[in-house]
Amino acid sequence: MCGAEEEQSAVWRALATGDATEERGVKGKVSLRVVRCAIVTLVASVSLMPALRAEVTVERGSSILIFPKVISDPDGLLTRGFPVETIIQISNTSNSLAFAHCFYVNAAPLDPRQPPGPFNPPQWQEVDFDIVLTKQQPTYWVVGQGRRVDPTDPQCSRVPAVLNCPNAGFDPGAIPAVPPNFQGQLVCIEVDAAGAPLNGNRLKGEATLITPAATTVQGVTMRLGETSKYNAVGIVGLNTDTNSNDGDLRLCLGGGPRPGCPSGAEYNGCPDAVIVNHFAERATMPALPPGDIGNSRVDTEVTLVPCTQDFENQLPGSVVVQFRVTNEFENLFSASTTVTCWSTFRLGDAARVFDISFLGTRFAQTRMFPGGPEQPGFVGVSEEFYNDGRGVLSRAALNLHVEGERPGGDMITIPEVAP
Ligand SMILES: [Ca+2]
Ligand SMILES: [Ca+2]
Repeated sequence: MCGAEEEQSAVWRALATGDATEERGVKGKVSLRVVRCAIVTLVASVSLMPALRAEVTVERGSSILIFPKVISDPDGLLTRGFPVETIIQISNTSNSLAFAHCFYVNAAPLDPRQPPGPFNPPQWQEVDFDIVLTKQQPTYWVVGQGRRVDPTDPQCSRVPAVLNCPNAGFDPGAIPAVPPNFQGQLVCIEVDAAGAPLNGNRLKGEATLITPAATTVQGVTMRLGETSKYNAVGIVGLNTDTNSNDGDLRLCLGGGPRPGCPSGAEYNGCPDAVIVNHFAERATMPALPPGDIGNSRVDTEVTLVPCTQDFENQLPGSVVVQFRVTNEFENLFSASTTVTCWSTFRLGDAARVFDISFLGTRFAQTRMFPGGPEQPGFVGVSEEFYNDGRGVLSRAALNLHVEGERPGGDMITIPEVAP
């Protein structure tokens, strides 16, 4: 580990050192089950359609947080050879206690060493846990390590200098470590002290994807500590003052009254269109020394999760994602792909239209929307990978733009909390 890298990754080391590895298999109120996301066929009655409300947010306190892209893969099996770890941050933005029930869903294939396929399907294994945050409390954990309740962790201080103090402060609760070679999503739902869903809009979150070890694959190097960061997608609970939430296990996102949602929406709906501004696949980076531009390359990876999810029952489902791509000359291209429960893909792998030879311009905008009104909405995040033409790869995550609201609404179904 050379000096410069050491300095660059000081934060990472502070998080990664200590007793962290012992936290695998942490004990706590953690349950495990296999889950599949569900599509609930929604019959939208036009006459009952409510006025359009606000959209999902990445900057306001919310009652549901979705972290679409969470990866803990020390071997790089799922990430083209480059190891990745994720740090989750969640804050209570209010002046009162906040509780949340969180779900990891592991979308890694059964055998992460083999490519996914019909004989190596995703695991869809779900792990849930609870967190408690005091007023205005931020917290964090490293996904591959989890976090245990340990008040004896060293406290941070300037004098004497104790700068390596992971997990200091109020622990939010016992957080399980994900298994190695994990990829998938994290969903945190605000609840009351008894575990019933609540529209408190107290939570915000961020995820940081970080490279835990310098790695070179086929002459391309990603440096230690290379990071990208995005904000969790927040779904705002409606009518916090009167609490429109009936507190049952079905969370109604947008839409009108329907089976399971007798009073209609309890939360904002998911967007009608998700918009990503991106480089064409295999496009070069313009802001480089002229000699490097020709060898540079940008790839865009998009991660999507359907808004309708069933953590209780096991109903397989998927959404057809339609792409409408506009290049710099406003030429229109279209394509589609299918997202089952959770999907991450390079644009160039999803459809050939994203290639620069098709688009003809360096930049493009893609609008993504569900294939039909009966299909669930979805949210996501994108990540750009820049090869600087000298063999150094870097990454940057981007929150996606959203537009409109799904008329039929979505539903998240959570399991009953064990007493
Ligand atoms: Ca602690
Ligand atoms: Ca409900």
